[in-house]
Amino acid sequence: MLTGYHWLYVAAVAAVGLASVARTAFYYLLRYFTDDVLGSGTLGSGALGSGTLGSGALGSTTAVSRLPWVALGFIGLALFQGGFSFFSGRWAAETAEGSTRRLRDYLYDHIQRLSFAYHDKTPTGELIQRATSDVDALRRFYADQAIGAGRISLLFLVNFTALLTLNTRLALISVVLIPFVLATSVWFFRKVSQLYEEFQEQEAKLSTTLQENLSGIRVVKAFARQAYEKDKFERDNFERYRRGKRLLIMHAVYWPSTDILVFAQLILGYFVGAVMAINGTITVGTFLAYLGMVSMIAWPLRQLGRLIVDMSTGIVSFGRVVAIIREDREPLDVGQHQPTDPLRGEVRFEQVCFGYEGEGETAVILHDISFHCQPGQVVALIGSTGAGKTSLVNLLPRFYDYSSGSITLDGVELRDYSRRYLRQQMGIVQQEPFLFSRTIRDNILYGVGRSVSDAEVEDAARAAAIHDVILTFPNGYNTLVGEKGVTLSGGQKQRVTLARTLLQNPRILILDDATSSVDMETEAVIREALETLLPGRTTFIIAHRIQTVMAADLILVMDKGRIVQSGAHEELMATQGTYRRIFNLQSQIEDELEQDLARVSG
Ligand code: DCP
Ligand code: MG
Repeated sequence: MLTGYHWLYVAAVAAVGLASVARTAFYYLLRYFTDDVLGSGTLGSGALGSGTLGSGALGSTTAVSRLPWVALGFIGLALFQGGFSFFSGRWAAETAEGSTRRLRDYLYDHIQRLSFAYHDKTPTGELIQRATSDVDALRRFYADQAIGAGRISLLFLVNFTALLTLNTRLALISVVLIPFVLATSVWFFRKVSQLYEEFQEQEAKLSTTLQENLSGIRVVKAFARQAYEKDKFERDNFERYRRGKRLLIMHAVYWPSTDILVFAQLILGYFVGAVMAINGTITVGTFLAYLGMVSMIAWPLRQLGRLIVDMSTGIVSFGRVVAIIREDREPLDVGQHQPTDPLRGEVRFEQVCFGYEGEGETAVILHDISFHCQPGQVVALIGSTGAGKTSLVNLLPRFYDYSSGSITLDGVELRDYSRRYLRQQMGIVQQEPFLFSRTIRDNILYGVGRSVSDAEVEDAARAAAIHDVILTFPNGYNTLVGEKGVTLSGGQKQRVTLARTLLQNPRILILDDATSSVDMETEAVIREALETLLPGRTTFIIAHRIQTVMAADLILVMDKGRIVQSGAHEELMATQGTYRRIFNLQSQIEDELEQDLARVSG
């Protein structure tokens, strides 16, 4: 994860190390100042009492002349320490910001390359949570916690070594309780990891609820379910509060429990040190230096414990991010067959079975689908909702892979083509139109990789019977769609997505209920335009209106995942069956409508 930032990070740790060396040297200088400068001067015995003081051999004049040097030494060390602390902080921040920026980019790219099946089963809120809050926890980990832990460990090592050279016995006494501090920290680390993981899970659930409620706000309002949704949100939110509180309490308990240990340790050290100084085993300068250094060991250790506990958040978040990264991407470019000629568009299904992967066993959605269509033919699919029409056409661009049977395109098994190739060759108008919050022109241009003239964009829009509508908008093709611009009607949206797909000029065109929200008159206009566009390309049309499918070369009537009837309109009308029933029903309804209209206007 730190690739490219390794050395900067090492530099940050090294700088922090140098800063802590300077800090320790400060206490050495203090000892020198007390014992060799102060101790030798006239101040000596009077000001600082008895003991080993005043035993220096040097005269007062030399002592005074050394003062500026000592002062310079203190200033120098302070600058040194400050400078390296600054660089260490800066480099650590750069590493943390830089590497998490890259992680975010990578994660976004990765998420959009995961399979349809993965996105079917993963709530959007969960992904948003992991790509934002968890990545941010990782950033803190690198910026503060990891560098802090490095700094503290170094401080400890440097100071402990310095202490050892000062006085071995004293050094050992000042760390006897440290293992207990560490053990407590590790225990808390485990606890906090677990609590934090539960907290993040709940927070992800909350984002999912929020995200879903906002996307479904119209449904909520239409069903007047605000109170229900509010309760649901409050329940989730309360659970988050409960888990957050438990986490904070854990932190709160941690501080005093380690504080007691650290205080006991300090007092023990001070006490032994004082006794030794009084007995004359060590000098007062040594004792003063010791006081400084021992606090440089004890307080950082307390911090270290805290950092270890905080690191649990980074580590848990790391796991949550890695779980996404581990998911296999949908291989876009894998496929042995590299077609050189343009695609003709002959499609053959043979006993194709398919089911969506879910928890446990997969239910079969498509049973034994077999049909054949020549290049350039129009295949229409009609049937009740949930019959599997969308599932069937989604197999063609390999959004999902069939489990058995065979689908061939121009005589080559579909699995042998790369997904990228198939998706470039096929244009699909999805059942649920989706437009980005960009201009209408950008939306129509979305699928084409080449540069396109305005005339082409307008032609596509005309074919989708949306050109005239766009011109009525204040900024025409440059009108923004969505939140900050015009809100399009369902049928207008469908027609813009249709224009988008037509502009792509695909060899195989798939229209999944592409005109369901369009009135009959407009649909007739689109049908006419399509007729001039369709020749030469194989087209799959899913529709509920008989008029839309009547002209197709092959009509597949589907029910419960099976093809129950197939053939051209005349053939199907000649046999007793579902198709004729649907036809009669629809004509009857239309006749009644017309009569009603005639009665009203007459
Ligand atoms: N299904 C599923 N997982 C998905 C999509 C669909 O389990 N990701 C199920 C729901 C249906 C069945 O598959 O029971 C067939 O769904 P289709 O979307 O293929 O159905 P249609 O397109 O025929 O229905 P409609 O006319 O309503 O669009
Ligand atoms: Mg469908």
